[in-house]
Amino acid sequence: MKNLNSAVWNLAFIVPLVPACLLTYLFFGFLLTVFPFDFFSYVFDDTGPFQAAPTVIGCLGFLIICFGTLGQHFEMKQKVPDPDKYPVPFIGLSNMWKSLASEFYNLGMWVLMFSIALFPIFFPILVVTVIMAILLIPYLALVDAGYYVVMTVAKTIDKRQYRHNTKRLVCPECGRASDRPFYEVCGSGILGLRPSEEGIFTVEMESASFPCFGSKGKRKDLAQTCPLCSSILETKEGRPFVISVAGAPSSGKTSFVHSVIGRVLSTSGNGKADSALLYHAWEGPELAKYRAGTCDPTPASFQMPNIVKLESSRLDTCRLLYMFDVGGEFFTGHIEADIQPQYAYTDTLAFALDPTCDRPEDVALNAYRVLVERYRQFNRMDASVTIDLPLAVVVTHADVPGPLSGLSGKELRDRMADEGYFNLVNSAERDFRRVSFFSCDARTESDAAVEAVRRLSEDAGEDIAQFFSRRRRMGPSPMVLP
Ligand SMILES: Nc1nc2c(ncn2[C@@H]2O[C@H](COP(=O)(O)OP(=O)(O)O)[C@@H](O)[C@H]2O)c(=O)[nH]1
Ligand SMILES: [Mg+2]
Repeated sequence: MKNLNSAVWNLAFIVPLVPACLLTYLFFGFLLTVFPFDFFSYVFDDTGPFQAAPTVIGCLGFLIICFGTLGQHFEMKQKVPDPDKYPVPFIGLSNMWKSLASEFYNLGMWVLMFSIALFPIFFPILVVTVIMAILLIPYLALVDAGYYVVMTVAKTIDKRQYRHNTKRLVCPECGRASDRPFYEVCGSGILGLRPSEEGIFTVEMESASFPCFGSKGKRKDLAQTCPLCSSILETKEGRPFVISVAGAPSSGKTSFVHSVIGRVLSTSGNGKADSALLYHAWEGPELAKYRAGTCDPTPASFQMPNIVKLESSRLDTCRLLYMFDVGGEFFTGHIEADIQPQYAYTDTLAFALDPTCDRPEDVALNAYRVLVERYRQFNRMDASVTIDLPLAVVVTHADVPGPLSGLSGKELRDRMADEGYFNLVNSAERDFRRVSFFSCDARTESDAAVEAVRRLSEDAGEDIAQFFSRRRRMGPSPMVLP
C-alpha cells in the first residue's frame, strides 16, 4: 500500500502533465491574441513555435524542478503523506490532495518570483504549475474512482468465494455463529480481513504484508479467533455443516454422534478426503470410550459440538462436520431454551428415537414436541410456518428385534405410522420441509448412521455429502417423504 500511495503521489507530477501540455499550448495560443503578445502574430506568419517553445520549456522545467535536486531550492519536500497507521490505508483524493496542492503552491510562489527576473524560462513553468495544480483534482478523483472500482469488484468476488467455500463461522468452542473471524496480524486483530481501503489483495503492517483476498489465498492460514468468545480457531475458513441431534434422554443421541464420527474417520471420509481428523483433543478419548462400549450421559450444560475436519485437495477450504449433541434433559422441557445457540443457524436436525424403552411412542412424541417448540421459539417462528430444514428421524436399537428394526425410508415411515408413532410422523411431515427415516444400531460405527448424515447434507444442498459413504444397495433404499 505504501508503494501504491507513493506511485499515486509521483504520478501526480507526470500523468496530468499530458493534458497540461495541451492546455499550456492552447494558453500560449490565446496569449498571442492579446496585447502586447499579439505583436508576434503581426510579425510572424506562423506562431506555432511561440506556442510550442514555452510549452516545452514549461513542461521540462516543471519536471526538472520537481524530480531533480533543484526541487529542494523551491521548497518542494516531495514527501508522500504518511498515514502513521497500520494496516496502511490507501490515501487518495481526500488525504493526498492537500499535501500535493501545497507542494504546487510553494513551487508556484517561487517560480513567480523567478519569473520577474527570468521571464522567458520561468513564466512557462509557472503556467504549467498552475495548470497542474488545477488538474490535481480530476487526477486524484480518477485514481480514487479506479481504486474503489477495483476494491468493490474484489470485495464482491471475495464475498462470493467466502460464501461458497466457508458460508459462515461457527465457533467450535462457544458454538455461536458469526460471519467471519478475527484474523491476527502483527498483534492486532482484524475482523473479517477482506478487500478494503486498507488493501485489495494484501494489508500492509509494520513488518510484513498479509493476504486479505479470496479463499484460494493464504488468508485462511493466518491465526484466527472467534469474535464472540475470543477462542483461538483452527477452522481455516472451513465450511461448517451443522447437525443438531435431538431426542429423549437415552434415545441414543451420543451413540449416534460417535457412530457417525467414528465411521467417517475410519473410512477417511469415504476415501474422498485427504484427511479426516477430530477437531478437539477431548474427542479422541470420548470416541475411544464409545468404541470400548461405554457411553456416559451427556450433561445438560454441554454446548460444544463434536467436529470432524475433512480436507481434500479438490476443495479450496476444508469441510467441517459439526454434530451438536445435546443433553437429553433439554428435551424434557425443563431447561432454558436459549442455552442451545445452534438452533439459530443449524443446517439440519436429527431426531433420535429408542423404540425399545418404556412407552416409546409417548417419550419420542414428547421430546419431538419440545424440540420443535424450542426451535420455533428460538427462531421466533409461528407454528403454521414450515421449518425450512431437513429432518432425519433416526430409530436406534436396530439390533434389538422389534417391529421397526432393520427398516428404513418409506417402509420405516409407514411401519412407524402403523405402530403408534402416527402423531410423530404426521407432525414431523407437517413441521419440516423434508423428513427422512433411518434405523441403525448406534453402538456400532455403521454405514446406516452415516447414510442418515449423507441424506441430511444432500437435502441441505451441502457438498460435504460427497464424503459420506452411500449405503450399498442390498435392501430397499431409503426414500424421502413426502
Ligand atoms: N442396543 C443398543 N443400545 C444402544 C443403542 N444406542 C444407544 N444405546 C445405548 O443406550 C444408552 C444411552 O445411549 P446414549 O447414546 O448415551 O443416549 P443419549 O442420552 O440420547 O445420548 C447407552 O448405554 C447406549 O449404549 C443401539 O442402537 N442399540
Ligand atoms: Mg447423550
